[in-house]
Amino acid sequence: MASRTLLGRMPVHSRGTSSSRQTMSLSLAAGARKQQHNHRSLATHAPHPVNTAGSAQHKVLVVGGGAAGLAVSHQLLRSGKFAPNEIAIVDPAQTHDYQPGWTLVGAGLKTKEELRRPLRSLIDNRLQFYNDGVATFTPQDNIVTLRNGTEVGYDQLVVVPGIEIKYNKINGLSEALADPNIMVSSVYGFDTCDKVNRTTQAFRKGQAIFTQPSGMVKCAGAPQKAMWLAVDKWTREGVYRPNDATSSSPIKVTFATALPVMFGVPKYSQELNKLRQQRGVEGLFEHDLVSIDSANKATFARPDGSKVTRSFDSMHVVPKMGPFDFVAQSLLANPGNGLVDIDEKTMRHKKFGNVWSIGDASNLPTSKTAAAITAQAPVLVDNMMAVMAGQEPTTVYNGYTSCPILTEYGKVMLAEFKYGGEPFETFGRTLGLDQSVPRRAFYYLKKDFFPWVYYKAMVKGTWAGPKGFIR
Ligand code: UQ1
Repeated sequence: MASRTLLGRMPVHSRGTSSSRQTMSLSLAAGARKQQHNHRSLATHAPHPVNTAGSAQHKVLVVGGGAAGLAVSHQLLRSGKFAPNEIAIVDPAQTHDYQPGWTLVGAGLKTKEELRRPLRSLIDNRLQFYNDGVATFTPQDNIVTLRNGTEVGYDQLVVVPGIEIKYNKINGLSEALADPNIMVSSVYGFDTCDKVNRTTQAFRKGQAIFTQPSGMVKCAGAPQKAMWLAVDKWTREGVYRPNDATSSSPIKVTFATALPVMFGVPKYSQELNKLRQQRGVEGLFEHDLVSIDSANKATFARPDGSKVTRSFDSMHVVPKMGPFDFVAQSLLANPGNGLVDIDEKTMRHKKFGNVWSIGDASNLPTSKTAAAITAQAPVLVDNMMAVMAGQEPTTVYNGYTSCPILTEYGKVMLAEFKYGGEPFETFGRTLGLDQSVPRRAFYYLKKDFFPWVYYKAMVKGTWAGPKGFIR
C-alpha cells in the first residue's frame, strides 16, 4: 500500500432525508411486487408453501449488514450500474459494531459505545433495507423468506450473515459471564467485552487462564491478544513477575488452547511461542474448554477423549462459534461445516451460480477477519458484475487475511498471510520490514487507523485494505 493512499481522498457522501428514503422505498416496493408477480407466474413447478405477508424483487439481495454486507453493497452501488432499491440488505440488527475493536475495549483503550453505530445510519438511502432476519433460503426458486413471511426474490444473492457465538456449547459459560461476581469474561461479545477490563483491573493474585476453543473462530489471534495485554498490565503493576512466574509471582498465567500451537501460521507461531516462554506463561496445548464447573473450576477435553480439570481464579473464555442454523440447514451449506459453500478463488457458490459469499459465513479456507473482507469484497463484486454481464468470473482471491496481534500495550505483530499459511506482508513488500517483529507503528494502525478507515471508508465501499482506497 502506497502511503499516499492513506491520505485525503475521503469520499463525499450525500444522503437524502429519511422521509425521502421512505417515499422512495414505498413506491419501489410497489413496483417490486409487480415484478415478483411476473416472476412467480413464470414458475413451472409448485413453489414451497407461501406466506403472503408480502413480496419483493431485487437485482442483488445481500443477507447481512456486517463488515462484508456493507462493503459489498456499497461497492456495487458505487459501480453506478444500479438504480435505487435494486440492491437490498437484510439484517435484523439495530446496531453495527466494529468488532475488531473489542480487544481494545477489553484492554481499557476504547469504550464499546464509541465502536457502535445505528445500522440504518450506515446504509445508503439508495439501498433497500429489510430490518428482519432470514427464515429460509430457497435458492432453486431464487427466493429468500424473511422471518415476517415476506418473500424476497433476487437475481443475485450475497450470503454474508457472519457466524453465531454459541455460548451454550460450553457448560456454565453464559451464567459465569452474566454474573458480575465471577471472574470470567470474554472480548467476543458486546455485553461482555468491558467485563474483561474490569476483571483484569480487579485481579491481583491467583491463577489466570486464557482459552481458545476447537472449531471455527473469528480472529484466531484475539484469544491471545486478550492475554498479552493483561500480562503486560499485571507486569507493570508488579503483580505478575514473568521471570519468576512459577514461584513467587502473585499471578500465574496459563494459555489453554485446543490447538497444538500458538497460531496457525508457523512464522508467527514461532515468535509467539518465544514470547510465551520469555513471559513465563504456561502453555496447555490441545486443551479444549468444555465446562465451567464452578466459580473456580474448569474442565478441558483432550484429543484422546480424556478430561482435565483445572482451578482458576480468573478466566478469559473464547466461546465456540458456528454457522447460523438458517445457513447450516439450507441448500447453500457445505455438508461438512455448515458454511456457505463457495469457490475459494471466485467467491461464487459451487452449486448455485447466482449465489455468492465472503467473510465469516463462507467456507473460504482462510482466517476469519475484517481484514480478509477488505480483500474478498472487491473479488466478489468484480465476479458478480461479470456474471451479470454474461461473462465468466475471472478475478481471483489469494486467501489474504491479517491478524494484528497486540503483544503488549504499544506493540503489534502484524500477521498477514494468504492461502497455505504463507506470509504475505504489505510492509514486507513495500518497506522490507519483518512483520513478525512487534512494532509501535503497527499498534497505531490497529488502535487508531483501522477503526477510523473502517467507518470512514470500508463500510462505504471505498477501502480495499492493503490495496488502499478505491472509488
Ligand atoms: C485493514 O484494512 C483493516 O480494515 C480496516 C483491518 O482492520 C480490521 C486490519 O486489521 C488490516 C490488517 C487491514 C489491512 C490493511 C493494511 C494497510 C495492512
